[in-house]
Amino acid sequence: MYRVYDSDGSGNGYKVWLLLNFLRKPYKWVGVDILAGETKSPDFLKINPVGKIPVLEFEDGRRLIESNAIMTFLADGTDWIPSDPFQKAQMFSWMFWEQYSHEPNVAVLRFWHHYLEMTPELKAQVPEKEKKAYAALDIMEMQLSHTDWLVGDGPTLADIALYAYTHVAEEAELDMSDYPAIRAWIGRFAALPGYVPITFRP
Ligand SMILES: N[C@@H](CCC(=O)N[C@@H](CS)C(=O)NCC(=O)O)C(=O)O
Repeated sequence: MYRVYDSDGSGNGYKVWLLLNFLRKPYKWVGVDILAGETKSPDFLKINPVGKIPVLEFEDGRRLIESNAIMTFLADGTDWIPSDPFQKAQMFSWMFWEQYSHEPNVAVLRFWHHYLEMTPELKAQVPEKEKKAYAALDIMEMQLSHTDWLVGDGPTLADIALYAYTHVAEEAELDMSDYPAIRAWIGRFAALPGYVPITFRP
């Protein structure tokens, strides 16, 4: 059985075990406390020298890091990855974009507001982060006002990657009222068979 190293509330960790639930594959959830410094402990650095969750550990001891790479491995050969090479590349376009333009703004803002004590230093950085977070949400809104899913006619890994932090954007103190297409997509996504919420524990 896979072991998934994760931390309570992490969207990057959620991507991995949400997909495992969609695929109905068993796994063991292993909690790592980021705020207590466990991701930087000598024991955890042996598991992932980068010092971050999520990590997928195989029964034979191999390990994979990076949420979107882990999902790509787990979903190989399933409908979560389009078989058409162009659509598959479009899926990766969204997933690389998520890591560069969405997660560093939406997820980081959420971490500051929801998990950390807001210091004056962080507070000074909020307007710039918010500007970039809303710019990312605008891009998603533009796409989702034309199509039900980010790529093709059904959900792909791109939707999981972007659902993870978008559906909790309010916890980043982002106002989602002007994003009707995103909100409709969140509703469609949460109705998929096998869906479990970010608060779920197996
Ligand atoms: N690009 C990585 C990002 C992973 C990441 O930022 N993990 C955070 C939690 S969401 C973490 O482990 N932070 C702990 C730390 O930096 O010590 C991925 O998608 O897996």
